[in-house]
Amino acid sequence: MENTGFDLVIRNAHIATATDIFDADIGIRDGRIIALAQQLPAGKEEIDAAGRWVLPGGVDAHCHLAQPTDDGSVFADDFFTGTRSAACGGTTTVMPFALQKKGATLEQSVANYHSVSDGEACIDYAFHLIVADPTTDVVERELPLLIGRGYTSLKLYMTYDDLKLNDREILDVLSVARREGAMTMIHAENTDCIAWLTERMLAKGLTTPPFHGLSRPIVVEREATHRAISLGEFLDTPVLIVHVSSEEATAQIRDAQSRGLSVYGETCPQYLFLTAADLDQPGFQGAMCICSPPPRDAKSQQAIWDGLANGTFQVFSSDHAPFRYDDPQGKKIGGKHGNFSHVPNGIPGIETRLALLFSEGVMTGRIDINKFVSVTATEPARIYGLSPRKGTICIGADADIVIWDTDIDTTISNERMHHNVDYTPYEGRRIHAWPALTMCRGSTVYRDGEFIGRKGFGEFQHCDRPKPAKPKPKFARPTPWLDVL
Ligand code: DUC
Ligand code: ZN
Ligand code: ZN
Repeated sequence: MENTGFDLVIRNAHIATATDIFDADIGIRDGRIIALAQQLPAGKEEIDAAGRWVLPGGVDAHCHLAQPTDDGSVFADDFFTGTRSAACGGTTTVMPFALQKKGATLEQSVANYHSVSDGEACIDYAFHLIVADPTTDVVERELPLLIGRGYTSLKLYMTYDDLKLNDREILDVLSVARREGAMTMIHAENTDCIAWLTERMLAKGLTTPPFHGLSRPIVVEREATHRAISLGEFLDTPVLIVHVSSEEATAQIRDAQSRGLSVYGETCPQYLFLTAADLDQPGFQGAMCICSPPPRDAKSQQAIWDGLANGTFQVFSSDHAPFRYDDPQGKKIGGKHGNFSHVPNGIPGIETRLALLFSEGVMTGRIDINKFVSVTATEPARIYGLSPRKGTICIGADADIVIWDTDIDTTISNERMHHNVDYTPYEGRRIHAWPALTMCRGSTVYRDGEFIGRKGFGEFQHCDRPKPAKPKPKFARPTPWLDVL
């Protein structure tokens, strides 16, 4: 018999989307929102959300799970533990990276990534591509093919020896992204400056974790951000600068946006809540906060808050890159307190991303609730071609919903995390908000401190091409050289 009526009604929801705030009951059937109204008829199940914010489930558009490496390190979270942790923090869709190793094909890399994620995820997931070896075949055949199959975003690196592309290679990829309507994410740091400085530091015996930060100063990020934007401008195609850490890189993005360019920005919790001082801890413990770009200073933190509030950043992701601390396959690679250049880069944060921003952003008044929803769910879903299925509460969308408890006073502790990492960089930080319930496609996966989801519930999501950007404003400079190509 046909399923009419509601499988579930969430009653008395105080809902925020990226643009609105309203009160309604939410009627759900077959995993989708099919009604938003006051006093809906009874559902087979009911949840009362009275007095609570009810928001779209988070879309974490930048995280690393089960990613292959070359240096003997191992990412601590696979698709099961990583998505379990995400769900417990209020995220219902993750977008990790299918990484192409040099010499491999993109298709093989994507197939391998499906084989490690099939049947493992507890929430929904989509892939970005990492293009590390843009051969003619990759650029001319594989990329268009994969973009057409629903892998519509790609990440390019300007640093890391095994991943980096030079400017000409970046142009090769950007020109395909332009033609095919894909979104290009860029890791912007000047690789030669980093290598030059690192060599000199190590020669002087400056090897401890704080020197990781010193080896990647702001100018290195600012220059590469400017160059990445310029390459996108040169080819008149969108670029999204990921994990922005500094005032100077933020200013580059804002300037480009004010010139009418399709330039997007992403930032992450580590640039709001950590500083260079966190790398300077007793013994080797600073390695727990080694990530790239590195955390900066209070002035940069303020600039990142400002960039979230004023719209420079559209995306707030975790960049969850989990390595265990006390582990020869983690931060103590090879069982040693190695020099900073050998410490695997990245920190865990897939579970704490939303609570930190809610607590320190919304509850302090630095950003409003609509901005919170926008940067944590709606805009990442839109920019990467998952909307309106993901990232918002509207009729027809997947019932990816979080009911928030904003009446708590507690501290973050690794004991309560559901990742497979032996630390959180935010240990002891006070927070006042945490999800009470996370629901993915109408199924409750987390409730009151407990994971109640299921391995294999998560479904792979094909992405549409990002929605056409706004028409180029009249004041933007023309690009006549493109007409002759
Ligand atoms: N930097 C990256 O570019 N990726 C993963 C983690 C990190 O610190
Ligand atoms: Zn990166
Ligand atoms: Zn990353």
